[in-house]
Amino acid sequence: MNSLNLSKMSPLNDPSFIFGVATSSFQIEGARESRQDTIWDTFCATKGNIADASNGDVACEHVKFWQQDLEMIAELGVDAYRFSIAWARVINQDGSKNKAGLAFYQKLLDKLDELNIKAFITLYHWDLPQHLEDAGGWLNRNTAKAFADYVDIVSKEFGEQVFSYATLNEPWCSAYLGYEVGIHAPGLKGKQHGKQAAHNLLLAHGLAMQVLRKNAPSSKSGVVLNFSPSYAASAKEEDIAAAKLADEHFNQWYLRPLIEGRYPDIIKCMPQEQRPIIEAGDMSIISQPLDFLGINYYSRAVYQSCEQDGFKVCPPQTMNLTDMGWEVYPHGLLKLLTDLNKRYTLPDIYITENGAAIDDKLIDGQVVDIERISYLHSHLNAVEQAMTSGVKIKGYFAWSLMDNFEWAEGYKKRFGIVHVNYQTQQRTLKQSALAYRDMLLARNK
Ligand code: IFM
Repeated sequence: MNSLNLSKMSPLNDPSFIFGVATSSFQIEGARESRQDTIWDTFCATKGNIADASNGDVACEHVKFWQQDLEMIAELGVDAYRFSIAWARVINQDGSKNKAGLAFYQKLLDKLDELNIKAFITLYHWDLPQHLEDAGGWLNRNTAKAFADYVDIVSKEFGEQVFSYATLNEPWCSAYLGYEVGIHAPGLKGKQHGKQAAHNLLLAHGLAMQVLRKNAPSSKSGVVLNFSPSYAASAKEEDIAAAKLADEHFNQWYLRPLIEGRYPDIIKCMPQEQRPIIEAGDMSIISQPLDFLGINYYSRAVYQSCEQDGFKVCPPQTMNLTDMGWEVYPHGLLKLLTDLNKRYTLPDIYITENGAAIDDKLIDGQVVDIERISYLHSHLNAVEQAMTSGVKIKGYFAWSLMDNFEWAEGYKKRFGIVHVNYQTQQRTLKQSALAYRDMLLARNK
């Protein structure tokens, strides 16, 4: 497969449907010298944490090449660009504004306006300022308050020039990977941490929503969650129960409090030390009405029963894997969307991330990434089917605009539809970018 097509009748061809590309600050910006340290700088500095021993000091040098990057985005014909603001670039340690940092994002916003591209801003994509971590990070509820103060400054500064604000990106990753299993920054381990970090993140989201409503009432405000829909490894009752338990811990734990103001019932069976401390009023702060829910989807997870934790993840039983070792499973996206739509009263949905890491090769100026095109094609089909069955999906963002720092995997895993040569910073549109562009240019608009 080397092209992407939308049928004339497809709901994805509706002129109001938004297509975009996505990135995040730490993964692309570089220019470490002009911001404060973050937990990822510290994490990268410890040997063994990052597969290729790299860091985000230089990355894609987006702070230097932002203009050409935005022009490249415009060439793709997208409606929107999803990027994150680095908290550590816009706020100094004493809480005052970093004027140069704010000016950088202001230039981005102005250029996006000029190019007629909507700005989808993520306010927290994992790069917590290190000094806040030194005070306990997401295990300290004061971090939620500090986040709201930061959001107040940013949303007063940029206001409604921003089409959409997402408070958090993937709080499960911040809380579980960062504070419970320790494979992401800040690298803490312990079952007693994960749910507490998650609670403080959700609280930060709720407080920030209140600020956004005040400072940018007509921008769309919401949050982005990642989901790996849970499947049972067999039809055995215990495996079905294991998959359900994992789903409650990893998926519903984040969505239910946002929509219904309460955690899944499994909270009652958890050991006391693993439960979060919930203060009076927290759940109503967390469950502020959302304009949208961003959903990031890459793959499913298959579980079997296990004595120790009740569930354990099974390695994929297929050769159809991306370079991350993640199963290509588009049907999981359709099932996720239709299941969530049945279970909850959902706000508008954006697919805020979807894409594949492929072991791409740049040969004679070309990257022929047929597998990525096929991945995008099958997942766009799933989105289309979900819309046809009644899920209110308003947009889709390919992850990622360009190859970048893939966290604990460093620069070895390439998710971009644009290839980056990290020696020269040369960007090259892969076949997938050309296919995405051609699909977008052929729309009904
Ligand atoms: O690169 C990440 C991104 O930062 C968050 N969502 C998943 C992507 C791929 O792992």
